[in-house]
Amino acid sequence: MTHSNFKDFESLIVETQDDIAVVTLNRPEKSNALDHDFILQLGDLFGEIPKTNVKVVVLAANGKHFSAGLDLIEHYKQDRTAADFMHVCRAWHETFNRMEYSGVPIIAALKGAVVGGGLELASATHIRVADESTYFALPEGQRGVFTGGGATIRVADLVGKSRMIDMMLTGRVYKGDEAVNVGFCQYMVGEGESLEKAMELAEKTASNPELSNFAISSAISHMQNMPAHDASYAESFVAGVVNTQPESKKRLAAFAEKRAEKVKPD
Ligand code: 1HE
Repeated sequence: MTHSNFKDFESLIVETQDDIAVVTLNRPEKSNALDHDFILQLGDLFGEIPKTNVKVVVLAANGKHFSAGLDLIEHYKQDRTAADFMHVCRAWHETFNRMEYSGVPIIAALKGAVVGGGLELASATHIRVADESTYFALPEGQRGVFTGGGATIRVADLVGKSRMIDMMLTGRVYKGDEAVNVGFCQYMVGEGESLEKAMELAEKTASNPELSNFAISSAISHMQNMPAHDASYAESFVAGVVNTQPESKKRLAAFAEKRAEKVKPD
């Protein structure tokens, strides 16, 4: 791996390998708890990435845990007003919206705790790979707080509002196959193997045309926010542009001439 030209971030390591960027959360001594500055750094980085030639991002973490969520110590010490915390939440939303909607696919390599705001961060990525050490929780009720980084939208979307309410009220934790089955993650691998699997998926994703990846990783999210009638209208525009791009024509010619790989069941 070679270091890229991205500026230095205190809590993030950014490395590039061809057109894949590996972004590593790097506050392991605090279980990658997200203080305000950490969120701003993520926001800066994900504002820059779409302007570069990075085609896919893998979001990984140093230490035992992907992320322990909101930095509770900072929040406690700062003794914020309601208005202060509303602005904190707006920064989280801005950062996570950049991630979900920028059109660059992000694949999360999860491990250990993916809790509270850490789950909000993971749910702003497009593919989540968990390993056997990974667990998902929303301990907000227990801590006397409420989600503020988009969980009411994204976590409810992944697993449904009833599960989310149960998790927040009772502290229920999901892991293993159950976590895959209810929708927290799309892949489950052996302990310590999530980064390797995420890289494998990133390489496959990077071999798609950029415009296709842009549409897949942003248009579906946008269309989910629209009434169905308008979403189908928008879908026809996106398909009009994507399905007639030169790269699509090349790939369709390869299929017509029996040079293209077939879809295989395994
Ligand atoms: C932290 C945080 C944190 C760990 N803020 N410092 N999130 C939570 O309620 C999760 C709170 N954390 C925990 O339950 C546990 O720390 C973990 C299960 C994540 C990890 O346990 P463990 O035994 O592996 O590590 P540890 O010894 O508890 O933590 C290592 C250090 O990280 C320790 O610091 P130290 O200086 O004492 O060594 C911990 O204090 C620190 N640490 N988690 C600050 N969250 C936009 S609203 C979002 C709302 C939420 O996210 S609510 C959920 C918050």
